[in-house]
Amino acid sequence: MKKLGRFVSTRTGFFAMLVVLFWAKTLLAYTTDFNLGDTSFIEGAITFFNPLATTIILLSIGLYFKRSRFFYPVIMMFYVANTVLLYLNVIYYREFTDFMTVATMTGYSKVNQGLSGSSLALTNVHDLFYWLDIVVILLLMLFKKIKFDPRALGHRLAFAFTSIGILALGLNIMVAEFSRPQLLGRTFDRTYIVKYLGVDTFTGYDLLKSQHTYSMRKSATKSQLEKVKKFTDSNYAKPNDKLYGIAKGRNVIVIHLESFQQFLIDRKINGQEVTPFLNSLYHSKSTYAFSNFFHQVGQGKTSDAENLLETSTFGLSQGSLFATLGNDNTFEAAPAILEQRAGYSTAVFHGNVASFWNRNNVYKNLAYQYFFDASYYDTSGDKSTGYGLKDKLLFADSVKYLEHLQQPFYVKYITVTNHFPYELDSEDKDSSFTTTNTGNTTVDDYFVTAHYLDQSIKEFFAYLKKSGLYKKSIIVIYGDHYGISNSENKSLASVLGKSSSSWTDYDNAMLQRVPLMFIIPGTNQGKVYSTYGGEVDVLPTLLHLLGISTKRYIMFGTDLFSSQHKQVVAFRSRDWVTPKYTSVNGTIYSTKTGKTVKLSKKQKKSVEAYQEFVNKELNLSDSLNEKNLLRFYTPKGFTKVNASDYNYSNGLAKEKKIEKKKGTKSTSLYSENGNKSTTSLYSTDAPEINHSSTSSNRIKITNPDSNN
Ligand code: GP9
Ligand code: MN
Repeated sequence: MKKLGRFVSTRTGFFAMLVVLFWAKTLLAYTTDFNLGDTSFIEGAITFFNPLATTIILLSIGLYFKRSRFFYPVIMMFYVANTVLLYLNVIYYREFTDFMTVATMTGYSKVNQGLSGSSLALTNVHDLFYWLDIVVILLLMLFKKIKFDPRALGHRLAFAFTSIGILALGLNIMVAEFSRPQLLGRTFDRTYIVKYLGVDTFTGYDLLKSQHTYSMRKSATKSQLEKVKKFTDSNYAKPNDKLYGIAKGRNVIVIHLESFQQFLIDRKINGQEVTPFLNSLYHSKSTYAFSNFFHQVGQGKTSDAENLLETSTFGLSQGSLFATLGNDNTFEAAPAILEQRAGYSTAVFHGNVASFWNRNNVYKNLAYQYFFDASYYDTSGDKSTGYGLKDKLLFADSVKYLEHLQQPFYVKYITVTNHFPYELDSEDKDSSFTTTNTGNTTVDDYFVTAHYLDQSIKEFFAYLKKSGLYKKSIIVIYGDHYGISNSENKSLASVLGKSSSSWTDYDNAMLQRVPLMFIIPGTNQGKVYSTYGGEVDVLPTLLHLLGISTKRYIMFGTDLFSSQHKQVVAFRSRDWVTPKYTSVNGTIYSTKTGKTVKLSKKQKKSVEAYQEFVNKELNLSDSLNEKNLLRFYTPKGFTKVNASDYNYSNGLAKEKKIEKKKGTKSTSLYSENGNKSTTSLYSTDAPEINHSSTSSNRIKITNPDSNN
């Protein structure tokens, strides 16, 4: 004890003590207050050590001060400031299940106004431990149990400590990036950044990013907006008279098929269809399907797809728009338009944690009224895989929320089971389906989870029919992006009846096709359209089917059914596809044959014009989003979305309250059904449904490695 007392009475000892104490406090927060998800051994080790680096760096600044009347106050100031940051995050996390961004702290964020008066109610008994050490240290200093050490360390030694900290930070980032590629580049979830790099590094990184965003936005002007508007106006495609309004007033049910590519449609393996139900939909007379529809996502993958579909603008060239700009951007998105123009209620059903892709914040700016995330479902034990609740359970367990929504509604189901690494418990596997034997487990397993997804859609459709929702709805089904990455396409070649030896970039580009189907029960003009289009085109197409004009909005896509639709599909990489030519990395292929083409002078001109169009489209979309230009534009009749109007807790209670208030005027399925639930109409063969949950009802995030 004495020895220890003597040690902490030296400057190095005092410094070491503070480092260890702060480390312990951070671990306290990690284990009791934050939910960083399940961890593998490696992840656990990274999390355990990650508070050290930044703590050493910060506190070592004190070591540069020679006089003890500066050394002690400075080092304590950093210590207290870091504790404040940690503690604010603890409190904030209790309220929002998220970490504080710089924008939130400075009050710049529109989504979360930061901590409110009620935050005090969020304190806990064990919070004492975040502060107790400071009081004890000060007292020990006061009573000379810790003595001031007059001997300064010397700049060399101080610098050595700082260097150790910086080295440790570098190592931390390296190991983190290795275990979680593109952790910082994609920033898909703040929780992951804290889990791997700690609160300080997260805050520092966020500060850099917000500075960048801030400077981009500051210089923005209205005339830049006008430039964008001029471009989108000049591309506007007028609706197709035959189809305009054919789904007017109907519920809209959007089903996001995770990682689902077009080649799965009508695909047979060992004589068996992989997705028999989706195939039957694809060929149905009430389905308006597309065979040359491409995804257009970048690094933001699912979130980019969501943005493309619901705002008709592109994601960013780097990172995810949802994650980087979603907290503050002005959106004029599908939920807001439908609510304001046609009185729709709006909801998302998704079995992953709300913070993933920053959805908990972005959805408020999109004007989603309800977000039923993992916390609304029992995701325990075998009920979920890497990215959350299994699809069959998502559809089944959402009925209790869906039936209380006022109609018409616009709802989105984001599935997850068909996600890399395509894992499925054996009890969920259909024993009568045998998959490929390519030797590439990703490819082989992909067909198994796609088959499972097909079955879950089939069960959901059976419920829609039984409950009567089917006839009153338009169902939009789309694949968000590739599931098999380019590096694995060669293993896929034989399954597609091609040879891996002659595989080209063109083949990779063609595989970026994903399904798009509009199912409008009761109509019979449906067919498979061969029009070329991309995800950015969905919103104007859908709005026109609902009889809602789009001319007033800034949208980069155009109605796929319109005769004026330009069939130029821009990829985020600036490659592109038209019915005639495909451009990949500057090489031009014939879209029909896949052969490279020698261009005549005239052809060269038209190819250059396509490239110019694609560049312009992407540049203007980026400028719109990066500079937040929509804040300068309010379309006719549009009320700006106020994120603080939205809150996603107690969703069901809110639905019921509205039902009660509307009384006999309530249009929810539940009310229409004589105030009886329709959950009993749902039948699923999901084996998990009868298991009682044993472990805690927390989402199991088991190292869901990204596959790009
Ligand atoms: C996570 C899910 C997957 O919630 O949407 O996102 P992805 O990895 O496909 O972008
Ligand atoms: Mn996805």
